[in-house]
Amino acid sequence: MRLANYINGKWQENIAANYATVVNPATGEELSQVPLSTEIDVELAVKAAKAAQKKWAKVPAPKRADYLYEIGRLMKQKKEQLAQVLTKEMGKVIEEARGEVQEGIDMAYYMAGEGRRLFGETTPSELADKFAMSVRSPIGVVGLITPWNFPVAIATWKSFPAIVAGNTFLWKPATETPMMAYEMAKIFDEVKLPEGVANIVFGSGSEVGTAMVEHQDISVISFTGSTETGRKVAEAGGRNLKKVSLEMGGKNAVIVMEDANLELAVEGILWSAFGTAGQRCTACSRVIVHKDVKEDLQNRLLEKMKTLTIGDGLDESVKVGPVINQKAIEKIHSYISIGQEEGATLLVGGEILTHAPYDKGNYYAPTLFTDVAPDMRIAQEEIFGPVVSIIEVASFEEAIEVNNSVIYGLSSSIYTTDVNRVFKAQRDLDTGIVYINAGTTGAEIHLPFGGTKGTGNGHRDSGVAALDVFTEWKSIYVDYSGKLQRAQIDNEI
Ligand code: UN1
Repeated sequence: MRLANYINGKWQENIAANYATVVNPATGEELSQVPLSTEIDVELAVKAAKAAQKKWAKVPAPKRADYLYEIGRLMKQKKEQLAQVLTKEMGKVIEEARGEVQEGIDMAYYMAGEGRRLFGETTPSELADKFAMSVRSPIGVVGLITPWNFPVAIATWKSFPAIVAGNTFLWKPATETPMMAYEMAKIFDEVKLPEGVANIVFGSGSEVGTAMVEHQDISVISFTGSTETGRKVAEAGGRNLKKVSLEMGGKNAVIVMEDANLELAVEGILWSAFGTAGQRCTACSRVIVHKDVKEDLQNRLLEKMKTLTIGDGLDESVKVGPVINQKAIEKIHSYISIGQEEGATLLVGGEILTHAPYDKGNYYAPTLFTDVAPDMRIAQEEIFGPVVSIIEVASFEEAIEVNNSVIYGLSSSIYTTDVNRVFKAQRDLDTGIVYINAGTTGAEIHLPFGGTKGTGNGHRDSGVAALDVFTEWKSIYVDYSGKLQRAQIDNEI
């Protein structure tokens, strides 16, 4: 199947007629051909988005929201089919794929609700007979750049608030996972979203992404991906005076204190570390454990890891699917020797699975390192695979310090039964998301999603906070005194 760009409500072949092959990471099977578009395709899409935007902004927000209700309804109707496509192109296990589609459905309904809120503020004026208010206004054409690990959910976190706020968008999905975007385009088409509101251009970051961040008619770039690329986006965005919202890496930890319920902690660690084969930016890749329970926790983890069945995510009994491609395999594997050279002990895993039935896909064995020091590279750098480092600490204070010692700040978690520690931890863990007695993954769509430090640049996806990215405040003063009133001058008491 050959995918086409979706521009101005029509399917359009990319001008250069250039394509790459999309492959199922579980089987190596060729799935589709993704367009490798160029600047010219971006130009066409931005033109369409710009032409549509003024009209779209005038559609009352509750009516814009009606399209989102319809989109949510269709996504729900097609949930199983979408989940199958998602597992095939991305590799995550089918149960998680269903969960991701559900995240998109939830976002549709949640943002549709915003159509009847989009709250502004009224404020007293300092002058008599004068009315002051501020309203959220649309920004214009927005650019969305999304990653392969959550090809549908993250796109909905960005596109749905953009739509309800009255913007039009150009979305560049990851070239590894274009089929979910194609499915979403079909849904946009089916609900008859007005032409030019939603535009999708497939292609590489260096071609399409660069053309987007450099384009003068795109006012906002919302990006999720690697820190390396995010930095480039921020630089170009800064030069072009765009609002740039970045959501990048993580090096998330689960802290396990000596008073924790260990059984619960083990379940939380397994789910957040090896779910999605560790390819979530929220994935747990460090376990910071109190020395009194280290042995016990380690043994329980090793025991439970034996139950992790690895394979094609379409098989309902599989718990860990493949990783996205060979490049990812190589990166993950390179950290094994890095860890060993630094003096960490490899407890289990550390191997690329090449024997049947794994020989056709990209499979990596769930891996556990112990005796890891907080400053080792395996404890500092994002590996983005099923690799966990166990770090021993002697106190609660040390655990917090180690958690905060990385450049990233997305998600953190602590298992403890001490209520004082719970409240101290939620205050002192320096990440954008904190879990108490739960793993590091599983953020819900109606709360802000994002991180501090090297994870982001102060913006948030999802939740009502997403509206801050896709709207601008407009302050409106209505003077009904019928005379000249001068602020700051005529307001003395
Ligand atoms: C991501 O990994 O980029 O909180 C997003 C979670 C999911 C989203 C992860 N709801 O794990």
